[in-house]
Amino acid sequence: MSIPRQHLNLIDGQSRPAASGEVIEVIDPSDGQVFTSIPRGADGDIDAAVNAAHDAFRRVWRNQTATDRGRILSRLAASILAHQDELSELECRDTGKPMAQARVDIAACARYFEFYGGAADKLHGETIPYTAGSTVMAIRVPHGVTGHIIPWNYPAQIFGRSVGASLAAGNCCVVKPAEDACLTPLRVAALALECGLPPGVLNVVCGLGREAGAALAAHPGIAHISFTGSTETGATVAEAAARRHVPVTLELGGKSPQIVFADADLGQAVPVIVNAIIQSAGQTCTAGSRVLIERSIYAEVLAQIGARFDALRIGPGLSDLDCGPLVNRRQQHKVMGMIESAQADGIRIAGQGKLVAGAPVDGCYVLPTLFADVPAGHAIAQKEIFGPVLSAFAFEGEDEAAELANGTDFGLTAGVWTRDGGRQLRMAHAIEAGQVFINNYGAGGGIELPFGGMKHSGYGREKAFEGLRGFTTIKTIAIKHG
Ligand code: TXE
Repeated sequence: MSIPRQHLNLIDGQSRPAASGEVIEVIDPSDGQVFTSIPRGADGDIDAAVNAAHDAFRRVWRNQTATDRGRILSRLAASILAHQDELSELECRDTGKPMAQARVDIAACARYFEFYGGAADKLHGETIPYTAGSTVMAIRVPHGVTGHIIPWNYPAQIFGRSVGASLAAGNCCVVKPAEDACLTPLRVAALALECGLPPGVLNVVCGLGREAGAALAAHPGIAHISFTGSTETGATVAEAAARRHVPVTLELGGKSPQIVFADADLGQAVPVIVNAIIQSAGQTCTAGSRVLIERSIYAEVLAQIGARFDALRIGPGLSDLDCGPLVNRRQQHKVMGMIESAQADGIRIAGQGKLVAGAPVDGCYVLPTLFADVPAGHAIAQKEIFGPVLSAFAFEGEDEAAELANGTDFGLTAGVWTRDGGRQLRMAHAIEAGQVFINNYGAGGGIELPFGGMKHSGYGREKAFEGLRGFTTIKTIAIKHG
């Protein structure tokens, strides 16, 4: 597939360069080569997009029936699937993820629009018993224009989950994708126009976080912000929103544990545990980056996971191996630095993948690495590495498992592997996380499942009906009729 050398913003239904005319070169992390460019949007471009969104909200979108909104989103879902090959290749080149994983992401993006297209006219308010001779309705209304700041690890999926829910709820959107991965959000937004989404309802402005992102977070015309990214930038965005008293949904990553008890079905657990850390080269908010193993089976499980790590093959996204490169040089250096510091501290490597022969020397590759017997307070046990690095720990009994699982600042997801039904529920209640998976782990995107964090993993919920509700506010109408 030939990819255009230049991409443009989408504002008010038109493809436009940045007002400044500046561009950002886009590098394929599989080979380190520039293959296209995106506009370096800033304040003026964000302002134009927010104005277009307000205009579209007033003129068209808020007057559409929920059923009609849903139909457009359902058409978009079908169109995304019809363009799955093209979109998967864009995602693969932009992020470095293997083609098979990119295809799953594009299917999940379509599923978000399908889910929220179907849900649009099923979002109801309530009536409330009140004083005699009165009727009270609590109706759900959209916020107006919502801002979406999207990271680079799952651009298509996170675009689908946040924009799909917001449009279904009746908002108009301004999206600022990550500078490292704008291509699928731009393309899906263009497909939305072809599917009948009125111009201005969905706008995409590319640019740097500190320029276009900061301008969006601080714009007075934005009524709600959804942000996925780092804890630090999340706090900056929330501060900007707080100054304008605007609600924010923050999804800030995690340090998710996989907890393996001695009675677990290891044949089922081990492949899922490995996949949960190498998927998207570990650049997944829900990456299972810690494996907690009951002491009596620690050596056996470690050996099984280690053998799988040793067999992993790493290479270019288009070669569709087990693991691709990291998204950029900065992330590669960050993750390699953490691996080197763990080695320097004497932490043992119990398994490591291999780079395939002939992989481009300028690719941003990091070998998937399993560390054994990791001290619970070490940086690799506590910090979100955001690379294919798994730390293993031994525990004795449920209490210690829960203590270790909860012993980080994060609380996004967790996996529990045991056949004991009582223990499944005790652990599910004991773990501080927004999602707990028992004998499975986050397959297929979990579009239907409420998702979000506790502690430093953020607040607010996305996905499912809960995500749709978050893109509305309640208006109470109290009528005294006698
Ligand atoms: O994130 P940033 P970065 C974590 C992960 C990773 C680390 C750094 O640990 O190693 O964050 O990644 C935009 N105002 N996650 O630096 O800065 C930016 O343009 C407004 C976890 O890439 O948070 C991009 O669109 N916006 C995570 C988005 O914020 C700003 C996914 C995310 O970038 C901004 C990604 C500003 N001042 C990283 N500065 C997850 N939860 O899955 C940047 N941005």
